[in-house]
Amino acid sequence: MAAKIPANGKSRTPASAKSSAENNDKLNSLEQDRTDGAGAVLTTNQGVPIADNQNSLRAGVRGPSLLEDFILREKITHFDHERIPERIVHARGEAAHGFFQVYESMAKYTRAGFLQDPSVKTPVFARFSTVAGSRGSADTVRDARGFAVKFYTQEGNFDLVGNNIPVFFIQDAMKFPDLVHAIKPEPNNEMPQASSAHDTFWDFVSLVPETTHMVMWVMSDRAIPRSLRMMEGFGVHTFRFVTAEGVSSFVKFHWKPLLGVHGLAWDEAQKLAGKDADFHRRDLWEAIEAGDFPEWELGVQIIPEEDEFKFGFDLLDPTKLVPEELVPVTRIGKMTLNRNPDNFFAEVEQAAFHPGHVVPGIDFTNDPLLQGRLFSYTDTQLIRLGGPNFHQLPINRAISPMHNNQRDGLHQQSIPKGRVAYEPNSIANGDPKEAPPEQAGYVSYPERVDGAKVRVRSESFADHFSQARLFWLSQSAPEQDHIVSAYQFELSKVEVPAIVERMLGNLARVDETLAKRVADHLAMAVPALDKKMAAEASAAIVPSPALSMLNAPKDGIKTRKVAILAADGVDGKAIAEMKAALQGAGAMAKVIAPHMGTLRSTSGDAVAVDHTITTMPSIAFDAVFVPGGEQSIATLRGNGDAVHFVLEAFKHCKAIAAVGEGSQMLASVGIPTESDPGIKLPDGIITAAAASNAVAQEFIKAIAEHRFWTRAGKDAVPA
Ligand code: HDE
Repeated sequence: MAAKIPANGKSRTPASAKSSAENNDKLNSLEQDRTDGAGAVLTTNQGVPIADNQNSLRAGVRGPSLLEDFILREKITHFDHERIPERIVHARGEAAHGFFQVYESMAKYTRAGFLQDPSVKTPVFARFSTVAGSRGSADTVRDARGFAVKFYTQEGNFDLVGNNIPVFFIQDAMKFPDLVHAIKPEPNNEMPQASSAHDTFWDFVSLVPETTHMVMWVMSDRAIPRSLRMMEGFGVHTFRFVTAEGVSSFVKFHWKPLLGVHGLAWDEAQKLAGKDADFHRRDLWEAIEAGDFPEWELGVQIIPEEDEFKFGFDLLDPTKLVPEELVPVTRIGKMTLNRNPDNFFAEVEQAAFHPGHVVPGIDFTNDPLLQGRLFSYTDTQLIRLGGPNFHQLPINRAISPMHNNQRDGLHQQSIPKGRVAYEPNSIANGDPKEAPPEQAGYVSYPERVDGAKVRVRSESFADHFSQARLFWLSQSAPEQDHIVSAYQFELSKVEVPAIVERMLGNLARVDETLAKRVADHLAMAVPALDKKMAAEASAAIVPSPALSMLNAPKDGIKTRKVAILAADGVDGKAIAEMKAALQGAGAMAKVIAPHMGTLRSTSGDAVAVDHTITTMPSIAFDAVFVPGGEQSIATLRGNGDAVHFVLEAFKHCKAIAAVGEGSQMLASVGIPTESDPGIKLPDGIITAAAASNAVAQEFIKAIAEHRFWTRAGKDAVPA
């Protein structure tokens, strides 16, 4: 490529010199596509005003409709073509706009413009998704979550298309269609929807042991997040950073949520899938509408080129992670999501992410899964978005100038001027010209590549069990319990015994205890391992505390939802005080009652009701407060939905506080309270004779803990 200075003498200003205001202006230039019909007249697509949008044109009042009714024909035709193919994977998703700011220049590691100047706000669009389900499937199913971020930088779009799990099922793109066919609903009857608990998935993974590590993550609470705002994200593959001087290092990307990392209870996740299939979508939308903008810090693990072979695994193997204890995660910037889309289809559905959208300073490695992805994402958009011009859709457009000699194709939106659509040319002064590297032209890292053309898997990818073992042994006891229950649940649904047996064999290679616990539940035996395998499966490991969700910070209750369970005759003062304390700590408190409208309080004041007990079950909340008031508690004790509300919150290990007669509500459903002599209250249960600031503070502390997974008596409560 010849490096040329543009004849017109203009050079591109380095991104670091651009102000965030300018970035925002560029983004605003995309806003011209946002339209609404405020104050407008209804027209056809040709701009013809429509006089009657109620009736089709017909021959006689009761006669047949006429073919010449261009208004009806246009309307119906457009409607008939409203649907486009949903994404083959990650079909169910939601997204938001926001911005990213780097904390300090990363010039030492990368020339990427958006990672240089802390004053520059780079616009982003982040989409979260489940993997297996269709577009209309439920949010809270057990699945990995996609975590895709499009950075609209001054040097073009950079897409970080990751997941909330740091490793992937398979090592080579060649196996991706097989994996997806196995996890999707079975082809004969299209069941089950959005679930891995069926024969074909377990058949495949039991036969492909490299899946063992990721499957274990999917069986953990990571796969049933409490909120999209409370999950980590990972780039998964090893990428490269490259400096302006051409020096490269390996990099692993992480997203760290500032609200902590939390999961649901499995029973809760299943019920939410029915009672609020949009649970995660709603949660993200409402938080942003309320001004509680979710934030993640971008973390990087940087590995110098010369350390490539220093680990006991291959950095190119996407089934392996680099433990944070070996290479710390440095937090280099922050993403804030602060604006919901205006139109789901135009923005979320038409967003086209691609791991191959990189900017100068970021490059690929030879990870064979990443290499396959580099082909797949453009290819899929060609069918999904109907042609090669999907980059012109407003949501996909770069904010940096875009000029080249690509022309025509379906849905061309621009009108390129002039005679020239080739390069080199003399007629148009040689424009548009190549940008030499010093003007941020993209130069691939000149990695040396040398080898025979072969279809083989590198020996360095051969170990499939030790990191699964690392993950398992780094979990706390309740997290291990949840993993065991998930395997028990899923494998109980598998009908072919040989598949389960094979799976137990794979689990035994991770850890005998794990395999035995799962096997006992299934009334099966753990297959015997040979000596070498048995030795590997009992090898000592150094745990990685960062892999346990329970070790993530639990330092606040911002944006948590607390239900205040009440009926007529409630202690209004207790509600007001608790509400103030919770809201002061950043939580949301909602009064839930048997009916809408207002409640009469003991003091005679009216208490506004936010939701009824039947429309907002306890699974929609993080914690429950039961205030006193004799009449209120008498009503609630006689109301099966209210009783279920409290019991369910207890079963799901949530913080529950009750004051005054509220304690009787707990006592009547068998939950020990402060009035039971000599009994230790279960973890996360707070009861007191009267409301006080001390009780509120204790409750806030308990909510911050998220869940009390080891709570005594939880399993005795019916689901
Ligand atoms: Fe994807 N993946 N993927 N994937 N993926 C798609 O692209 C594919 C993989 C991920 O919000 C598709 O536009 C192949 C790993 C996310 O729009 C498709 C392979 C990771 C999203 C595709 C992988 C991901 C997708 C479907 C193996 C985590 C949603 C629609 C070689 C690092 C992006 C589309 C969004 C979407 C192919 C593996 C994450 C078909 C071939 C590993 C978050 O192109």
